[in-house]
This record gives sequence, structure tokens and C-alpha cells, in this order.
Amino acid sequence: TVANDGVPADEFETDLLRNLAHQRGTTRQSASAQDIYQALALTVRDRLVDRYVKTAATYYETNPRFVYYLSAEYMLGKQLPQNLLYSGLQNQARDALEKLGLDPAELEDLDVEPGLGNGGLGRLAACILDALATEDIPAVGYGIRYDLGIFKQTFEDGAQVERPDDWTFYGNPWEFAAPDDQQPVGFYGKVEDGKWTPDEIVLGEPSHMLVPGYGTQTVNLIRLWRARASRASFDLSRFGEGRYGEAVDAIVRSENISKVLYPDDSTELGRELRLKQQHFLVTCALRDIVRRYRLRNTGWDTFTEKVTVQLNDTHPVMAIAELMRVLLDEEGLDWDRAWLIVRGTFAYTCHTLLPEALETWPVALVERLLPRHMEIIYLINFHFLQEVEQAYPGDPGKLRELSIIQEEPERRVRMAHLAVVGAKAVNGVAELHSKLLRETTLRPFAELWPERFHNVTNGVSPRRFMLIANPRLTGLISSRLGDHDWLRDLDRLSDLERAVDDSAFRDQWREVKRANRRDLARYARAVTGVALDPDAMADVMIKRFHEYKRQLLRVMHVITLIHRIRRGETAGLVPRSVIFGGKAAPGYYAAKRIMRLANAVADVVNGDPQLSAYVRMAFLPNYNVSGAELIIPAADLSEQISLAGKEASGTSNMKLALNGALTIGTLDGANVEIRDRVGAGNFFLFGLDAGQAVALKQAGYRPRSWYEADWELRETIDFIATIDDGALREIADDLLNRDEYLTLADYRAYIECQDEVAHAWEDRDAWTRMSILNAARSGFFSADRTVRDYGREIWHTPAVPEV
Ligand code: DL6
Repeated sequence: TVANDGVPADEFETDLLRNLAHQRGTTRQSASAQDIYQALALTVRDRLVDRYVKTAATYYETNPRFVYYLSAEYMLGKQLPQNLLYSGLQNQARDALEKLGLDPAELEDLDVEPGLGNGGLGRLAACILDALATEDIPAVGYGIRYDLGIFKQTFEDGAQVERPDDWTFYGNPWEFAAPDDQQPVGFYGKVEDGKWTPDEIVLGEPSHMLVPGYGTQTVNLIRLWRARASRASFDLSRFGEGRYGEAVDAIVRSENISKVLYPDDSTELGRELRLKQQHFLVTCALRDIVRRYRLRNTGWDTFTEKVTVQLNDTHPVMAIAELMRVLLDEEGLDWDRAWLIVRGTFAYTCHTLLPEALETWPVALVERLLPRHMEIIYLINFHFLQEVEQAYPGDPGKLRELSIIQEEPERRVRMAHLAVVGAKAVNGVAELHSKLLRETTLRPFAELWPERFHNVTNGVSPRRFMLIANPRLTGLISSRLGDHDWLRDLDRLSDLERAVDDSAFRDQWREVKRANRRDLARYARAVTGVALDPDAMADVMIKRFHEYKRQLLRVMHVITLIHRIRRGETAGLVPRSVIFGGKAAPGYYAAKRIMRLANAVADVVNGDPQLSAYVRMAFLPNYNVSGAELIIPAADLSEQISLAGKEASGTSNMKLALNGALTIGTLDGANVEIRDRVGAGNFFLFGLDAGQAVALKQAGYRPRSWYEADWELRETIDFIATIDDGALREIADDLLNRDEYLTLADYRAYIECQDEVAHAWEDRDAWTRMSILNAARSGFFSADRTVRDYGREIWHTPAVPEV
């Protein structure tokens, strides 16, 4: 169904063989699979470069306004399938490879996913870059080229084990390194007369990868920075003395900055190195942005006309202080002018509601590492607090609440406050999230500057999560809609509503789901040994492990089923494949404990034929973008069961609905908008809403009384306390004594809702109707729409299609 770019297969073959010779220095006869893979990638990349050159020329000619997206995380997913599709070379490449006797699938296995992110925030960044290019919006993404991406997860005795992800071990054919374009980044040192002399200089070396748009000629860039030590860093004399470790000390210290992605996506680790990473990213990015601006512009008057910078969460927020420093200290602007430029440049996206996830840095650390930035932050705060004093005269409480500096119990810089003060716009990532940000987490700011607050509901790439992940469903939809242009205009999915009454179409839809479940079962068997039944309902929960997301509640339902089956209460049960995927931060003990429980329960159900007739359970290790591409197309039920008021948005909920899974969920994050759109009758809602959850806590929540009042819940918790010889008893104790996320309060509603799900599944044809309607009504959740919303509300960036 995909257009090709008119390149004959033999031309592709010639180019491939030429790259094999010229770039890999080998021949068809002696080439390794890795050689062929690299040559293939380079051949595809060459075509995209040709397009990039034209895009760059268009941008140069028209000197447009650019969006610069700053993010510490990107989960890009495999590049080969995407670039083959976007360049329209899929068929030629397949033909050429077949002619050469090579297996395209085997080569695709060698394509490594750059895991430069932790979860939703990083994948969102990748979807946004994809949509920016697809919408022809001039944009560059900036990030860190971590040597080691998100750890590789395996399980040993049911416990998560983390191994390093050396993703560029064999090189990365998709990137262009530019060692001649290094930027110096300073750390430590002293400030005299407002001038900073750093003690340590690290070099930022950029490399870029191409970000093609789909169905357009536009190719944008993502520029990733790695830390390099300066040339003088190697200590030759120490090496000569045999002190090899010390000889490379300085090099290691510098290069550690981009060594590893911090595998924690919720709480700040208090690590100096992490702050160094953040400063490193923003310094390099801003230097590059200014360099690019100066290619076609002079002076600072037009800077905010040509540049808008989106800060993806607080990680890059030091950019506000850094741009001030550049303007004041390097460019000689006065404070007011510099501040006007800074305030006109940045916009900030917040991705959380959890207060503990809002980054703060000890003042003492910032003072030591970035002394000039700390001075500037104090000055920003001084001016800001004057404004607060004017708005709320004689109200020290307001000053304390709003200040960028937290005083107690330790003086710390509140990065979210700096972000709101220094940005022209602040946005949440779903309607409910933006509302709760205004009413709770950032309330005093929303009262002061209501006009600064926006909502931009997240979205996902239909290319990645339909075209690439689910070619079967994509093919079926395209045949119904008459073309595949809906992949660029996802609202067109609404035309599928008419197909709901077509029984042949429903049969085909079911057949696609079944084939996808078969693929998933094959994979699950290979990696876990668990034999899933492709006819059972695929009931999936895929996301980072966090207590607030309540994977524990999911496991509690399975335990309830165990008891019911053992008692012979099987009426109304339907066979399910319960599938988990997700990683936990290595230091997040409570989340890892829940993983161990999930694996222990999986062993119980999979090992007992009486149970596995109804439930089988597979915890698929190392969940990543490729894992998502396999699981999501097969899913029938999407578990979105966080405690209401905790999940900012969620994006797996969107991907799953788009692929025809029905949601069982709470009124949290973007679930609310999904339900509004797909219709209450096509969504399984349960549980407390955000207001009720807060009220229950305020009224003095006593989980034990819920335990005492519900015998089935009691049985479930007692089971947790005794499974695995009691090693997981802590989970039960914690539930009974604390239950921070109100699991017990939502238990009964969840179990009843799961009973409804089972009942609905029994009428497979009615379920298929609901499934089709979920997909047909999910067009809103395209990242293209997200990018258009940002464009309209915040960026004001016109599209620049190639001329
Ligand atoms: O906005 C993308 C994604 C949301 O969908 C999730 O709800 C949210 O948890 C996630 N946030 C993070 C980092 N949290 N912090 N800070 O990954 O963002």
C-alpha cells in the first residue's frame, strides 16, 4: 500500500553493493550479516539525505520560524522499518535483498532500537518529532547521546535484573557525527564582576539523525550530544609511570556526562552528574540554536520571531538561566532586554502531578557546579518576587509559596517554578492533567498568570503504532477507506463507523486480531516459555512500574480468579492471556516487589492446568518500543487503572484504543478524553474519580476496614501474604497499613468491572463492534493533532512545505 519513490530495484541493489564496498570495504561474498545490514541502512539513509538537503535549502531560503524541542529523553524505536517506509523504498529493498539471497527479517533484527528514554515522556518526544516533520514544521530536536540507553531487563527468580544497553556496540549507521563542531561547556569555577571562569571544560560533540515526515518531502533533524574530554586530558606522564587508571581520570570524568541515561522517571536522584547532564544538554543546544539563527539573521531583535524552544519537562529548564547568561555576559544586553527575549523564547511542558517528581536541586550544589547560573536564578527570583509583592502586598506566605527557592528543610532551586516564571506558556498533557495542574500542583502560578496556562493533549504517531506495528489492520483499514492517506489525517478513521454494520468487515477485523495474537503468542513462548492461547482475550498492561499505576490491582484480580476457579466458580469466566510489560527504576524497591509478585502469580496460574484453562500470564521482559509494536496490535483489553488524579496523560491508552483494544480504566489522565470520544458504552469505567480519591484520603482512609468488609478481598490479600513462603508479605502489610494509592478502595469496583468485561467478551461480535468503534473514534489522539495544537496555542509556527 505504500508509495515508492520510483527507484527501480536494480538501482537499489547497485547502491547497496556500492555501499558494501565503499563504506564497509567488503564484498558480497565475504560480507557478514552486520556488513549487509549497515550497507542497507546507509543506502536508505542516502535517499533520506537527498531529501534532507532539499528541506534544508527550503528552510535556508525562507528563513522560517523554528521549533526547537529540548528533551533529555527520546525513545525513537527502530529506524530501519521506519526509514524504509517513509522513503518509500520498502519494496525495492525487499526485491534487492531477495535477489541477493538475503532475508530482510534477519537484517531487521540487527537494527538496534536507541533506548534513550525511560517511558512515556521519551516516547512522546519521538512522536512529536515525527509529527513535526509530517506537518512540515521546521524543527530540530535536541538531546543527549547516551552511550548506554535504558537498561536491558531480564528476570531471575522473578526479580528484575538490569544489564547495560550498549546500543552502539556495532556502530549506528543512522547518525552523522560532527566532531569538528564541538561546543565547550563549563562547570565549577568562580564568578568575578558577573563574569564566570569555569574550572572544568567539557566538549559537547554533536551527531544528528534524520527525522523524515510521512507522505511529505520534509526531513528534519534530531541532534544528540555526547561529552568528550579536551585533547589535553590524557596524562601521558602518569601513563608512563604505569598509573594507567589515573592517566585517564580526567577523560573518564568528562565523558561520564553522557555515559548513561538515568533510569528513574519519577523522582530526582540528587546526583551531581544528572545536573551536569542537564546543563550540558542546554548549553550545547542553545549554542547550536544561536548559531543556526545567525545563519540568516543578525542582532537580537528578531530572535523570538525566529525561535521558539519547547522544554520537555523540567530536565532542560536550566536553559532559562543559560540563555540569560549568554545574553548578559557574552552579548552584553541589559537585564530587561535579555529577560524579554528569554520570556519570549521558552515554553514548558509539565508531565506529572506527583509533587515528588517535580525536580529541585540543592542551592549549594548549583552554587558549586554553576555559580553564575545560581546568581542569575537569584536575580530572576528577586525580580519575580517583586511582581508577587505587587500582586499580593504584605503576604509573606505567597512569597514563600511561589519563590523559585525553597527554604525548608533545605534550600533548593525549584525547577518547575523557574520554568513557569521564565516561559511564555506552560502546558499539561491531557485536559484533566492541565486542570489539576491549575488547581493543585501549580495553582498559585495559575492564579497569578492564568493566561500562561494551556492544555495540549498528548498524541501518538499513527505511522509507528499503526503502519509499522500493525500492517494487517492498516491494510484492512486502507482497503476500506480506499487509500492510506488516513495515516496523515487520522480523523478520517471516523469513516470506519459505517463499516461497523458490515459483518464481513467485522470478520476480517477479528481475523486480524487473531493473527496478531498468534504472533504475540509465538514471541511470548520464545522469550518466557509460556504458551498463550491465541483465542483467549489478550488483556494487557504495558507501562513503567509505578505504585500509582497500580499493576498491583491487576495482579489482585488474577488472584481473585485463582480462588474462584479453585472453588469451581467458573460460570462467567472467559479465557484470558494476562500480559505485562514494563520496567521499574532499579532503586524503586516497592515497584520491584510488585514485579516479583506478578511473576510468582504467573508461575501459579501457568503451572496449574485447572487455572491455565482460564488464565495464563506472561510478563514479557525488556518492554520497549519494539515490544509495544508487538503487543499493542494483539491487545483486546487495555488496562489503564491508575488511581485517578495521578497519571498525567498516559499514551499506551491511546495506542491501544487506536488498535481496537477496549479500555478498562479509571477517570484519570487522557482516559477521560478517550471515553468521551469512543463513547461510555465502549469503555469499561470503574473506580473513584480524582475528587473522590482526595476526599477519601482527607476523611482518614483506613484500608484495613475495606479488608475487613470484603471476604474476597481478604482472601486475595492473605494469598499475597503467604505466596512465595511469605517473602512478599510486605506487600500485604503495606496495603493494610498504608495503601497510598487506594488499591483496596477500588478493588471491588475493579473486580465487578472485570466481570462485565468477561460478559462482554462472550458476545464476540458485539465486542468487535466496540473494537472497531474504538479505532474509528481515536483519530483525535494522533500526534499530528498534538503538534497542530502546540502550533496554534504556543508555537505559532507556520508549515513550510518544500517548494
Ligand atoms: O506526557 C507523556 C507521559 C504521560 O503520558 C505520563 O502520564 C507521564 O507519567 C509521563 N511522565 C514521565 C516523567 N514524569 N515526570 N516527571 O514520564 O509523561
